[in-house]
Amino acid sequence: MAASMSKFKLSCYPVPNIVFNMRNAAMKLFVVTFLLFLTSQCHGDDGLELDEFLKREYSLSKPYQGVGSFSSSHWDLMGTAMVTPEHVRLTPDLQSRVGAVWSRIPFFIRDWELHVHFKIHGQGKKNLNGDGMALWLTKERMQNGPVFGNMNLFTGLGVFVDTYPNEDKSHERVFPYISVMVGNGTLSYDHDRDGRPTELGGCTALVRNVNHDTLLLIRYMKNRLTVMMDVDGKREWRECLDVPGVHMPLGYYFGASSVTGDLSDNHDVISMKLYQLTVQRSSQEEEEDREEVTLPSVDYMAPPQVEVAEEGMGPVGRFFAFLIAVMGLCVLAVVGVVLYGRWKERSRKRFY
Ligand SMILES: [Ca+2]
Repeated sequence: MAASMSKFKLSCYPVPNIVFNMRNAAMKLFVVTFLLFLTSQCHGDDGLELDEFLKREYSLSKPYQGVGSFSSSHWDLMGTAMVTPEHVRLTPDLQSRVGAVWSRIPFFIRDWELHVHFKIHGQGKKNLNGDGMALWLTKERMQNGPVFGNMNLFTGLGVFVDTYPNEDKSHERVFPYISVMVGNGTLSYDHDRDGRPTELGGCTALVRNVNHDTLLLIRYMKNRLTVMMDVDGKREWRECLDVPGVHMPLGYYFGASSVTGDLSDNHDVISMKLYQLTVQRSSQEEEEDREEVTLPSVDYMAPPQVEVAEEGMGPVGRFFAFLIAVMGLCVLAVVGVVLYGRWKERSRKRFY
């Protein structure tokens, strides 16, 4: 158990599984309380009390019992994906393979953290390997398509570990590169541009052909999406992306997919562990959260001209203001003319 003093708040390794396997409830409570006390330094500085609990029905871990079978598993396999004692291999290091693993159970937890232990490795030299893998929380599941083996125009969250620079031949961006996208069913992932037009952000993550463990953390808490990585072999989370104002509906599915083309790699998922986060909310936050989200969205991705139009006066507003001013002047002119006429008449009467 690492009460690891990572420099990022809220970042610790979870309570180990063995604690959850304890028979004695009082003992379990004591150990969990003690561990939470230890880890409180990692997530205490914003005043939130954070509990972490592994949800087995949304987690994928050794020995992958029943994964892909019809009867006992919570997970489906697709394409070339296969289970070995060590990992779920999405694709082997061979050309033109597509594989995926998808949760069968719709996901209804509001605040959560997904820890993904994965391994990407192969014979190809740097940048002669591909294409990478993706992690999903989407409305759709078990689809085939061009986005790391999954469908385009997806609805939900996609986190991509892109190992091949399609656009970037000038090395402006160092690959492998993690990028994140929230799709609403109409946004298209541009594969030729490595998803740049729709990405929320990302970072370089040198995850390929390394000897140590490589892990990703995706956290969704109070509508804030955070992606961290532990890829340097230091057992420490480093921040990759942190975006507030992300709205995700409930009832979606977790998945992982991968694709190879002319270039290839082994893309292995070792584990996906889902932790429910217990977060305190103010009554105002509760109120805001009660509004049902039907489509994924991100606040700051709204077109900026809409915000300007709401705050100031848009072109239509300016036109109406001008019209009203002109009409006002006309009225004043008419009143002026009438008054002048009367005054003239009165002065004429005085003379006669
Ligand atoms: Ca790419």
